[in-house]
Amino acid sequence: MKFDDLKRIGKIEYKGSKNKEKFCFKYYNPEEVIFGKKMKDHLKFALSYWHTLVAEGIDMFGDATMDKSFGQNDPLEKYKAKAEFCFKLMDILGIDYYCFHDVDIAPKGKDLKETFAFFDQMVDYLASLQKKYNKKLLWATANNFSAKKFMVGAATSPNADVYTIAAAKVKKTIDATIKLGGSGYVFWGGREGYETLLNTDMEKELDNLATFLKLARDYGRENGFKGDFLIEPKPMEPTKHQYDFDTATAIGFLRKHNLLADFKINIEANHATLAGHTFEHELRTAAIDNMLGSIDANEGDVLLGWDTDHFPKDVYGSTLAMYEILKAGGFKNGGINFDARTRRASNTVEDLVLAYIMGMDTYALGLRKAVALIEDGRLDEFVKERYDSYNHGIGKRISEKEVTLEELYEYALSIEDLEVESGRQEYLESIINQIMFS
Ligand code: XLS
Ligand code: CA
Ligand code: CA
Repeated sequence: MKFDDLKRIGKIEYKGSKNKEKFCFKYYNPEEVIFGKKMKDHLKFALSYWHTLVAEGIDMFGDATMDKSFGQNDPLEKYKAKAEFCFKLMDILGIDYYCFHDVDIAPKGKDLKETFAFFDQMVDYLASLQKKYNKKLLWATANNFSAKKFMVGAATSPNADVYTIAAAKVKKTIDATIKLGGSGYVFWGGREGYETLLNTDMEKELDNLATFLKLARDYGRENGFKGDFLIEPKPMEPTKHQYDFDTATAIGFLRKHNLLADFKINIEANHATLAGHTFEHELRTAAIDNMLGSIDANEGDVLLGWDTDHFPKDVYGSTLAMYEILKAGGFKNGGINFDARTRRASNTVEDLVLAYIMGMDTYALGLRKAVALIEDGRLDEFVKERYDSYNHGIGKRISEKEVTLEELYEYALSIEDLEVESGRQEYLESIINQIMFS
């Protein structure tokens, strides 16, 4: 991949849904005001550093298909070239935010000290690029799952030395987040789980994990971090029993350990489906507890049961997701991170740009359709009426928590005619179709 390829493609503009050119947005018009805000402020798109600048198409059967050295051999120069490519790419796409893991942005040193020294240099470099291109950090995270030392966990490792290394990496990454003005700090527990109880003290691991999160929270707050700490749930992969299985599990854990005030959830579309939920279920679960922080937009393949991180193309999915997000009041510190990669055979700069265009258009169209659904009002109206029995009589007393079990007992005995209303699912689905295709 080459810098010049980006220059050749040039700035991606909005040209409307009738246009057939390759390199333009059909639905994403960043400055257009819709539902009270510019599209770019509703969507707050972010680029994922790891997929975009690091992953080279390696899979378990095959070698790299994408060259992301940008013509550099010296390790530090290579990472600087990645960073420049990153900002240039954000610039041509009009993406304002980016997200990274500590290991994505800087080369590995001979030991932790040297690794941190490289990291510091690259954080300064990113700070200068942020200024030059007027871009922001959405969130950062420490990769405490890839290295061999994390093979049985980081904050839940049975080995206390490993725990300290994980903590040191989190400290450095929080420092970087603060320095770069990031509005989020993510914990994805890549190895925080277990394979078999035969070798696992689950209670100890969960307790250590809570301590770890508290230490990070306290350190961040003491050092001026005002953004959200975020848990990113994911089930089953890579460990069989991931502790942050889904949104409800993560919220329950945060609640138990008194961490709700400082944490929110970063919900990844593909992780939701792996947990056996729809994306919108996860979004709603977070929203009702005021815990919806940010999202990772991607999708899996319906025929494959693992995390394939495809760029999102399913407009039904993005519409229902944006519907939940708008109804929850939109993003504050969060945004839409494309935790997505091009397929191994889509290995050119053009493919990368086209993938982001598709992803951004998918969410832009989803936003437009979600607004149309809200403005149409039939879904809201239906749900409101469906629960109307809680607005008066015994229902109102239940809602207002004024009843006793005995009172409900007496009331139940007095019921003569009982008619439960239809759920009308097919009718409601037809409304979605009508809005989608008009
Ligand atoms: C992996 C996760 C990961 C997090 C950040 O499945 O999605 O990429 O977003 O560590
Ligand atoms: Ca993922
Ligand atoms: Ca993710």
